[in-house]
Amino acid sequence: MTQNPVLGATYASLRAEVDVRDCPVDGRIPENLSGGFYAVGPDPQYPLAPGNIPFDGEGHVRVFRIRNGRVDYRSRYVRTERYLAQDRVRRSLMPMYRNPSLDDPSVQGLSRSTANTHVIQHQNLILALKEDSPPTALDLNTLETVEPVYTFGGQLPRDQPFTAHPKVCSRTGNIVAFGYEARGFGSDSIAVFEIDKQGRKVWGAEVRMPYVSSVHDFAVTENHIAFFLIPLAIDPEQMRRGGIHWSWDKDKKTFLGFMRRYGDGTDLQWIEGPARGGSHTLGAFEDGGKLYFDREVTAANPYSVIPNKDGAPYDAAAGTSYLHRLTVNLNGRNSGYGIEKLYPLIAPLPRQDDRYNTVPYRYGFMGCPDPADPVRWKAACYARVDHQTRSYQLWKAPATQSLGEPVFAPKRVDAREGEGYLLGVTWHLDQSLRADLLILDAEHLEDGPIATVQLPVQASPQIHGWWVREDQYPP
Ligand code: V55
Ligand code: FE
Repeated sequence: MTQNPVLGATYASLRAEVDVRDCPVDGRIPENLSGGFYAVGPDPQYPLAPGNIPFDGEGHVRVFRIRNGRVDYRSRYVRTERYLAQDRVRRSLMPMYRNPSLDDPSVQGLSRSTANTHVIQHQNLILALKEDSPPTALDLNTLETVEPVYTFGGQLPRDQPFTAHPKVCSRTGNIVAFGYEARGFGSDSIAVFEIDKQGRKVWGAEVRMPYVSSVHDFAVTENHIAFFLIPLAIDPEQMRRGGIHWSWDKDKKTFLGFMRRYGDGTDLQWIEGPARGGSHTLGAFEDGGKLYFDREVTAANPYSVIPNKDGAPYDAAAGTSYLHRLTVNLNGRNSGYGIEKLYPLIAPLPRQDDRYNTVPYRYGFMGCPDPADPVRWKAACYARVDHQTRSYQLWKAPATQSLGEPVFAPKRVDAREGEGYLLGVTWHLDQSLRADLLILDAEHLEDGPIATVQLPVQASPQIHGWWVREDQYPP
C-alpha cells in the first residue's frame, strides 16, 4: 500500500479485537483534551486472494476515548454485510478489489463495502466509509455495528456510493459528500449532496465526468465544489482477466472540475491539465473570485499496488506526493488551472484543523519522512506547515517508530486555528509493532510528545482518522 518502510507498519494486519481500560500514560493527558480519536484501516478477515490488494481488507475501527485524564481503547471489526456473510461460512466470498465478477453466488445483492477507509461522526454514530458503497453505521460509544448499509433513513439509494472523504461545512455543520459511479458499477456519474446536522438531505445534483476515474477526495468551499480527476481509470479488460478495478493510464489527461454548491450541476466545468496523480485534499477555500484547492500531487501513479496500464513497473519517485495549490478563476475564463508546489515535504496524508474544511485556513499537519533524507525514509516525522509564512515545524520520531496519519484536536471549541493537540499512533518496529498514542502540542511539534498512551499490543491498521470533541457527543 505504501512504498516506504517507515509508514508501512500503519497497514500491518492484526485481526484481534481489543479492549483496554485505563491505558498507562507517560507524561500527562492535558486537562483540556477530551473526546475520541477514531480511526479505521483494512485488516483482512481472511487472507487476501492472489492478485488482490491491501485496499480490499475488511475495515477495523478503533477509538482512543480520552476523558478526565484517562484513556480507554477499543477496536471492533465493522460488521458489514460482506463481513457477516464471510463470517458465517468462514471464508472469503468477495475475493477481488472492486471486481464483483469473482464473487461467490451466495453474496449476490449484498453490499460489497469493506468500510475500511475513513470514519466520520454523525449524531450518535460513527460512519465507516468505503468509496464504492454507502456508509456503515457504528455506535459512537461501543463501536458495535448498528446499520450495515446506512442510507440516512432511505434518503440515499441503497446502491449509491458515498465518498470516504466527505467534508463538514465550517459554517453550517452540514456533511458535504459525493458518490462516483453513482448510476451503477462503471458509470460516469457523480452524485453530489449535502446532509444537515439533523440528518436531512438538503441538496443534491448529478454530474458526469470525462472518463471513469477513481475520485478519492474532493474540495468544498463556501459556494463551490471541486474535483481533481486523475488517470487512475477503470480497466474493464483487466477486470475481465480477474484483476482489480483500476489501472494507471498515462495517456489520459487530468482534469480539475468545479461547480456551484446548491446549483443543479449544469455549470460544471472540467479544465484540462497535464497528467498528474495524488489522492488527498488538505484544504480548500474561495477568495477574491478564485478557488484554491490545496492537495497532494504526484507526477504519476501514486499507488505501488495499482498496475500501470502499459505494464511499466511502479515508479516510486514519480509516485511521491507533495503539497500543491491548484487555482482557478471562478468568474473569468480558464485556459488551464494554476498549479504550484508548496513545500519540499513528502506528504501523502495531509490534514487540517477540521473546523476549517471549507474556509480560508493557515495550517496543515502530516506525517512525512525526514526531509533531510526523504528518499530513504530513514525516519518518520510529524510536521505542521504554515501557509502564511510558507515554513514548517517538524518532530522527528526515533528511527524504530512508524507513524500513522495524525488528527488535530482543538484545545477548546472556540480555540484559534491550530491551537490544540496533534494525535497520532506510532508502531514500534523493534517491539513486534506494539503501539502508542502520541499527543503533541500542535503549536510546538518540535518539543515532541507531551503524553504517550501505551497499548499492550499492536494497534489495528489505519488509513484515516477523525477527532470527536467532547461537546460533539450526544448527552
Ligand atoms: C484509497 C484507499 C482505498 C481505496 C481507494 O488511499 C483509495 C486511497 C483503503 O482503500 O479503496
Ligand atoms: Fe483517503
